[in-house]
Amino acid sequence: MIKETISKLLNEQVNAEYYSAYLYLSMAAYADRAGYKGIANWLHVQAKEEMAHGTRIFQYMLERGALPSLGGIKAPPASYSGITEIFEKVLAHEQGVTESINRIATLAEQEKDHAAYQFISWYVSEQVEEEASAEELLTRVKLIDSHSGLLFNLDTALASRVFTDPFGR
Ligand code: OFO
Repeated sequence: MIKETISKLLNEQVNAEYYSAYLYLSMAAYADRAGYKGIANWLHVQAKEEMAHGTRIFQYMLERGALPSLGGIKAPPASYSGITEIFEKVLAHEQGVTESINRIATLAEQEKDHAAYQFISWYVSEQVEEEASAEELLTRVKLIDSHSGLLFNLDTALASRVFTDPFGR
């Protein structure tokens, strides 16, 4: 049985991961309507990954005898000022997620819950990748800002991203 304190943070993280999916879907809608189908595709894949992240934590809670409770998911922004703002927000969001994952890792360590610590370690590494790819895309988008031809090239490149379940299910 997992401690209540850890279970509470895991539960909040399920909500945060599903919110991430909502956020990326709202961004995908914006990118799609703005004509950037490739960027929309990248964001759709990102949203699917977030659902997988949330669901894995949900399952883990059940495996450890905790009862996940699903609260409301807040609405993401409905519109954006452009592609640059989208990737700025992706990066800022992922930095916030890293903080919440780190809080869980710290607590699991303090509580000497080795299993929870090992479980959340996957997410700690995942956040390094999440921040790195958001940072890279933001840098590229800023570099090519206003050169719509180059943005089109990036859009084409991001169209090829496909979803693969990070947990191999
Ligand atoms: Fe779940 O990694 Fe992004 O938020």
